[in-house]
Amino acid sequence: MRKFNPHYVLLAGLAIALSGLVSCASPAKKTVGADTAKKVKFLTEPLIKSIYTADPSAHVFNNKIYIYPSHDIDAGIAENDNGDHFAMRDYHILSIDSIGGKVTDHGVGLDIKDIPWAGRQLWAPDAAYKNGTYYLYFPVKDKKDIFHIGVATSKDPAGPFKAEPQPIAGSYSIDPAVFTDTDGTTYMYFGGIWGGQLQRWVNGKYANESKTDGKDEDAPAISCKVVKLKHNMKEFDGTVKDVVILDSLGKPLLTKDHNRRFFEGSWMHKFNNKYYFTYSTGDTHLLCYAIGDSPMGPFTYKGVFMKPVQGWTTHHSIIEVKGKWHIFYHDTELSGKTHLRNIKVTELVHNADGSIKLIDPFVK
Ligand code: FUB
Repeated sequence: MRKFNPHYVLLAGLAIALSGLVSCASPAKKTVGADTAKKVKFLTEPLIKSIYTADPSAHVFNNKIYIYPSHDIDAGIAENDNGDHFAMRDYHILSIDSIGGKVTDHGVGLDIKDIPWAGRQLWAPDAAYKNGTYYLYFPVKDKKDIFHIGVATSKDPAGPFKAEPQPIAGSYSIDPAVFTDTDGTTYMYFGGIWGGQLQRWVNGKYANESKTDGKDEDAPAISCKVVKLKHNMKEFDGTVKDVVILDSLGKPLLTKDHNRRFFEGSWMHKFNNKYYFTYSTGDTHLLCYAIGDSPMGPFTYKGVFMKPVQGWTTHHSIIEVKGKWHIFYHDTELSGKTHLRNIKVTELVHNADGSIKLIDPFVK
């Protein structure tokens, strides 16, 4: 993730200009944050307004929907290209009984001060359940300022969670998304380029950025990573593999393809026996999907399923609740500031041909 990009300014300007034009016909306008100072109408309301939240990973546990978001704070750190202003220090776990229901804030589920190896920046988490234990997966920079992924456990999905003393061996970068297939095998997808440091890792080793990938615009794009988890849910099982995304001709997406290539914020869901790998394109602010026949891929790029939200980052999760699919996502409706986000939810529709209906986060 990164703070500023001229592509976005253009895109956001266009989106807001369009929203402004269309909203002339709509009396239900709403003033948004100071960084836009324009009037647009959002598709949905923030789920919680008492704290800033982002990167919502939602799961149904015990017939309740639990949401594991980042907890955004204003730490007074100036914006920069490494994302230092995203200086989060704990997680609040939220739950709702049903979509549209009252949100319960269960308080702090994990604090950075209780993670022995952590340095700073507790970013987008995910959670999973196996054999009576809940697992919270979290990316945080270690004391050398390198992102790794840790795991914490609890007997209660609402926490509190207790962190393992070390990061997961072999883990790196950000944005863990954990998916358990119908055969019981669990996979972790992870990674994010730029501020997420994925470009600094070559063959599982950290290298100085000047010597690593991501600069040759004609080369295949850097891939998200996927690895199986052992039954103990605390260790990688086997080697970390690339999540390969191919175009309709079977060719890998290229670095220069900013509208389609993976950037960060991956998720996996299974629908009609197909595996849907979904992700953010980062600097072009799109949520895209690619479909495959195996959780390890390869996946074929299929398209955009959500247009840019207000705010630089776009991050989501997709779950089925009582036969209907929903996307949890965030924008910056409450603050108008990149690093102070708020989570939301709306329905996600699979069309009869398996494609996903395009979601516009603004009402025209
Ligand atoms: O919240 C910090 C970072 O912003 C996440 O890790 C990214 O996915 C982006 O949403």
